[in-house]
Amino acid sequence: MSPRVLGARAGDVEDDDFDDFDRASGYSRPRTKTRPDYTSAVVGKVLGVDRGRFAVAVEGVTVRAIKARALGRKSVVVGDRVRLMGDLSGESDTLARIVEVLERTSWLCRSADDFDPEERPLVANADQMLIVTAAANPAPSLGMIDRLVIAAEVAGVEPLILVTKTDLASADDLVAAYDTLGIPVVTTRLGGDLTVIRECLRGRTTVLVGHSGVGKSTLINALVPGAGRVTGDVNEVTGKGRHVSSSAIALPTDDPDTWVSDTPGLRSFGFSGVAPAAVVAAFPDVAAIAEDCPRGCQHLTGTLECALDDGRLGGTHLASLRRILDAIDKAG
Ligand SMILES: Nc1nc2c(ncn2[C@@H]2O[C@H](COP(=O)(O)OP(=O)(O)OP(=O)(O)O)[C@@H](O)[C@H]2O)c(=O)[nH]1
Ligand SMILES: [Mg+2]
Ligand SMILES: [Zn+2]
Repeated sequence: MSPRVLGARAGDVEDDDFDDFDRASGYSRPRTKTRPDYTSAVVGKVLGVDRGRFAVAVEGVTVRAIKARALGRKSVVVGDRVRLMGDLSGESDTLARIVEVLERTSWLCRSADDFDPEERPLVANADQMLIVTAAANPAPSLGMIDRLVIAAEVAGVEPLILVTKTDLASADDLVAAYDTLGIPVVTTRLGGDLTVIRECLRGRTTVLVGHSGVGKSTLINALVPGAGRVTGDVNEVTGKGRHVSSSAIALPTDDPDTWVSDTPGLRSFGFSGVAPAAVVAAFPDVAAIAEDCPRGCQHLTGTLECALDDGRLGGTHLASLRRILDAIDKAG
């Protein structure tokens, strides 16, 4: 509910609400239960967030904005469609206000670990998750890939795996492993042809996620001329990325229906409140096998007659899924 002056006419709400925003604390005005009419406010898309300031694309202009106090603790994240009021010129030193977050078509979030109930949002309204992993440097992690596939299932976003750095090592094993699970895989190499990946992204809103150093920003720079994302090498001693990108950003492409978002490298991807059924459902071929499980099977290690143990699922993958299933069982 938003603050409003008693007796104000509907048309007064905008200015009144603006005055109220920066008012020193300790002064509160009477409120009515009437919801302010924001339908006239302009809709934009959140491109980035930096210390409470949002960059919002509104009709081709990038506007700086802050959250209206009326939004309270409601989060505003990259990809959100929001209603804006105030100065929409986009000129420097101007600030608009985000007065409403429109309903999200998807919501991708993680927690630090499976025991942490705090949601850490990544992006809103993506319809595809590009799970980026390197063939080598850093070495691929099946556990992370599997967790991201599951997160995509939970968020209602389609997963697509991208193996980068195929100039350094073969991606054949990874491609084969996920192909048999029904998850599509594409590959890239430094300076390689991007036709296939462009096709996969066309007309969609895609979020790139993965460990640090796998080449998310490098790919964004290749796909979006002028994106200017900073990239960094992989530490030779630890074999890990340097966490170069520090916040998520949504970027338009030359096609108005195609958007890509770069995100900071993930250290971990925790689940909070994810059910075993979602873990299995995320992989079409695993879901098919699990149909032969006893009713109510939780697919945990040592479960009698769990069909995941009948040999159809490769050992490496079974081990990875079991680690996740056992972990969420312990956390839940
Ligand atoms: N050999 C090779 N190197 C690549 C490839 N793609 C990216 N790199 C290099 O990998 C390093 C890390 O790339 P980034 O794009 O910064 O990785 P990132 O995923 O954005 O990392 P964070 O922002 O830290 O999450 C850079 O030195 C890139 O030049 C590739 O296909 N082959
Ligand atoms: Mg990056
Ligand atoms: Zn089972």
